This record gives sequence, structure tokens and C-alpha cells, in this order.
Amino acid sequence: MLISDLVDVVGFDHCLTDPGLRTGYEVDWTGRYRGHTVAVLRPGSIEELAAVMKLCHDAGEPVVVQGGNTGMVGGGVPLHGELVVSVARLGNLRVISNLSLQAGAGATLAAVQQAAASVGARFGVDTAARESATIGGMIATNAGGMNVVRYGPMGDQLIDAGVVLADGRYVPSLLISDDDLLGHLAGSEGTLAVVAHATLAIGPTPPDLAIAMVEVPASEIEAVVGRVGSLESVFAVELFGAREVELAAMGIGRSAPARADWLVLAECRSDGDPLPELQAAVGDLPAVVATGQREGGELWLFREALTESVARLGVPHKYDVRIPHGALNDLRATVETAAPDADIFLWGHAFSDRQRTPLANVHVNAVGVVDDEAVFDAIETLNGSVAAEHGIGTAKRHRAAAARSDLAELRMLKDRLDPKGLLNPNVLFPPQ
Ligand code: 2HG
Ligand code: ZN
Repeated sequence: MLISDLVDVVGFDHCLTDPGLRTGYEVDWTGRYRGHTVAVLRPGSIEELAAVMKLCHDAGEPVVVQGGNTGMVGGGVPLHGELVVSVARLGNLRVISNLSLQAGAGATLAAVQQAAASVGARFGVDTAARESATIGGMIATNAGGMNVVRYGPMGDQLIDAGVVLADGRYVPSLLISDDDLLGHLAGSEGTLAVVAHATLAIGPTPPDLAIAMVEVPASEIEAVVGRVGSLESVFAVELFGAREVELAAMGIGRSAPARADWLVLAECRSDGDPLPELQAAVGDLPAVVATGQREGGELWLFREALTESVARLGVPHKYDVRIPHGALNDLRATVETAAPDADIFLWGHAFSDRQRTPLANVHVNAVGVVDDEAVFDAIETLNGSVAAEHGIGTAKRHRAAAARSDLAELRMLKDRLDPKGLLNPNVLFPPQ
């Protein structure tokens, strides 16, 4: 009997079959995707993870892998009764030097950031969900986050990874692998292998800081984002509007520090004061400026509070889209036309890579009654892509072919590594 064999591996306390204990693993963070499972397995070591996967494989049992359950596209939820394998207990961290560290799949982003800071270094990916989001899931979705303009997404930080394959084989390093699994791991959404641990790049943080929340009229947004994005010292270029800053202000119980068509929250860091170059890029637009971590943090609060603030209004439909800078000003009206019975909020990252391609990752949140397909179609009329940095998940798998150019390659790899199709069966690939 599979469950009793699984209990033998992970122990009774880490094979959760009680409905009360399972429930948090059966629904995603937003409350939008809900599934069910008969058991949640919480292996405490790589050996246990490998043994769990082998048992599931031999029994032909599909599994959904879950980390911090902060995903937004339904990718970590057992939608069709799959077993859940939680990697939360695989959180070991080992700092190798001030240029790299090794993190267990279940290590939270905050723990990785602290480990990097302990050797005076910095990890390149940051998101507001840092206390819960885990490294395995962030690799699976190729998370971008707020410093993507500087460091690129998760895949750009990945030096090596150890994985457990669908059949339970543990591969401690992917550096020598015939099929370039390492190159395809980020963004593979747990469909190719279970990340057990990763070796991640870290690096020095320049000491001097300047942060500005700039009020930008619609007519100037493209030019301002372009100028700020071209600065040597740029670490973040975030975008939101008047509605959103009010929403965040309400969420955190403060008054909004700025109001305009667009607010650009820019952070620059360098050896030597970056403020003059940031000010030159912003010109004479009104801005609230901070040069210390603490006052800068006060400005960031208005950006980081958005996800939680919108969730208080209801269960939002989340569209994480990539659009050309030239379409930024049309985005709000286009989505409002496609979703006339919903309240639309949008915010995001002005760049989606460190090459600073003029493409923004924007999070459109719609609260109310919405036809998702109408919104996706509307995004495509703007030459946008319906998936940016949260992954395809289950939410967009029927549109994956348009959003991912590497899908055929991934499918081939999947067929080789997981021929029974047991790993995260509800995500990424269009339903067959
Ligand atoms: C962000 O950048 C996150 O704030 C979450 O990617 C976006 O809640 C969202 O839609
Ligand atoms: Zn984001």
C-alpha cells in the first residue's frame, strides 16, 4: 500500500493525511485555485525525497511539488487529486564564498538573502514574498522580481542544481549532463525534475544608494523609463499608477507620497553617490527622494504592499503579462474595455531582463467578474505576451504555445526524463 510505504520513508508526522493538516496545501495563496490530495509528503532529506519519488513512480502516482505556495498561476496545487510533495523541510543553506552559496529547495528567499548578507554579499532576486517564497519554486517559475533589470531572473543566478528525477534517481550536479537540464530547469515549472538544491551566484552590493518615487505624466513614461533603465547604477525600475498608490496607502494606513498617471520607483546603487545620475535621468519631474535604507524602505512599502492590498478587495484574477514599453499607456484602457465589470489595478517591473530590452513585466489584477480569455486576447492586441515572470502554471497552459518559444524542446526533454508524465501534470504544457 503506497501510503504506508510513504509513511515508512518520511515518518508519520510528515505524511499528512488528516484533512485539517492538508488543507493549506490544497489551495493557492490567492484562494483562486483549489484542489485535493490524499496525502502531503514532507521529506526531510534528499534521500527521503528520492525514496518518495521512487515509490510514487513505481506506483504510477502523479505528484505536485510545492515550496512556499506563493505561486499565482495554480502551479503548486493538486488540482486532480495528485499527491503533494512539499520541499519545505529541505531548507539547508551553505555559504561557499562571497560569490556563491548552496540552498536547499525549501530555503526561503529571505534566508538566502540573509546568508548572502552574512558574507557582505547580495542575492540578485528579490520579491515582496521573500519570507515565504522558496528557492525551488522560484527556479521552477524563473521568478524575476524587482531587481531583474540588474541581475536578470532566477535562471541567471543558477550555477548548478541537484535534482531528483521522476523515477527517484538523485543527480547531485547538473553541470555535466547530456541534455542541458541545467539550462532548461529555470522556468520548467517542476515538470522535468524536482529541484533538491541549487548553487546560486551572489555578489557585492555597492554601498551608496538613491531611491526616487517619480511622478511621470503619461506622455513621458516611455522616455523616463528608458533613461532610468540605461543608468549604470540602476537596481530597480518599478511602475504603478495613481490608483495603485492609493490602494497601497490604504493597505498600510498612510497617505500616498506622490500621485500621477505613472509613478516610477527607481533604485540606484554604486560606489559613489548615484543620486546625481538618477536626478539627471528624471529631469525636472517631481520626485520624493531617499538616500538611506530606512527612508528608501518607506517608499518601497507603497510598492510592496500592493499584492496584499488588492487581495483585501476580493480574490483577484491575476494576469502577469509582458508588454512593450510603447504599449504602457494603452494597457489600462485596453484591459478595462476587455473587463468592464471588474476593478483593474496594475503594477510591475519596467524591465524583464538585465539586457534592458524595452519590455515590462506588468501584473494586471482584476477584482470582479472577468472573462480571462477576453483579457488575454486584449493583451495580445498590444503585442504583449500573456506570461511574464509568474510562469504558465495551470492558468495559461492553453496559451503556452504563444507565450513560450521553447515548449517543443521542453516537451522532448520531459518525454525523456518523465515518460510516465507524473511530475506536475497540470502545468506548462497545453492539455493533450
Ligand atoms: C509583484 O511584483 C509580484 O508584486 C506579485 O510579482 C504580483 O500580486 C501580483 O500580481
Ligand atoms: Zn512581480
